[in-house]
Amino acid sequence: MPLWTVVGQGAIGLLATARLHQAGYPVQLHRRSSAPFDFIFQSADDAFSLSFHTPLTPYSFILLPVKAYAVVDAVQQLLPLLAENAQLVLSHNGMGTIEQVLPLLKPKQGLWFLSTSHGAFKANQTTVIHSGKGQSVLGALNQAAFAQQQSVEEAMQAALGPLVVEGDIKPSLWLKLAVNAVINPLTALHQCKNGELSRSHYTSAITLLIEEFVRVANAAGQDFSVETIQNRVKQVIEQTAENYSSMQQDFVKGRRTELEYITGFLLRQAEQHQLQLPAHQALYQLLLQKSPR
Ligand code: KPL
Repeated sequence: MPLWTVVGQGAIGLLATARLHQAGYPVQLHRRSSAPFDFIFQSADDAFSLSFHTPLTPYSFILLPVKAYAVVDAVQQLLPLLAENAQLVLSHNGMGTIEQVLPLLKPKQGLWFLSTSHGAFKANQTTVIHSGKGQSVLGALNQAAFAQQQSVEEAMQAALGPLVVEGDIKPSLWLKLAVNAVINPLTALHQCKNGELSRSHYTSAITLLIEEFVRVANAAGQDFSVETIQNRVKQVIEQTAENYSSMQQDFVKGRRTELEYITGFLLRQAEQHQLQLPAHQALYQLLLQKSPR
């Protein structure tokens, strides 16, 4: 089994690391600090601890589950450490990084995107809890990815499966974008759990956001109906009713949010297609004004 390198120490990255280890993969962590790092993994049916030291280079198989705004910097730092035919898997909320990363890679370096609904959180700096079993969608983004297709798919199945492999991952990314562009900014602004959004008080705001989303998605070549998006948003609100969205949590803790890669991405797409999105624009402005940065 090939050696995988997971970048960062976020909850999803540590979840994937623990599950790769459980499946028998050699796995190491790339962190900013070179100090040894131990963490404890807990799930409904398992608990164990793992220790990490200085990672071995060059890296051939890399999972990069870092926030959208940190992706390009992280890739730039990794470039000198990557094997000539390295395979890099991005995983985050929002859109807009793929176009930034593709031109940075060498011809034989493969790029992938994995979108996951697994839930994990860090109870403290060194304990990660697998809080909700989800699933993932994986897609290759360039020709070089196909050279190592089987290895990447098998490992991602172990790390964050059950896995669906899509020939074109863009529709899945747009669908996830719809969910994030409605739930995340509203819950951040109103400081509420996802489930609060099912109250009738939010119905007209959500409908407007969805109608605007569908207009821009259609203009960008994504064939969604208002009904499809409405059903999906409703389903996620119900399934994650007790959760605070990632943007709500970032916002309340004064951390940078993924707004620029969720609502910001949508607004930039709208501009390209000469569309106005007043409801998204208003949410964006309100959150920018209230954001720490
Ligand atoms: O992806 C999410 C997030 O919080 O970022 C959702 C699906 C909204 C779940 O909370």
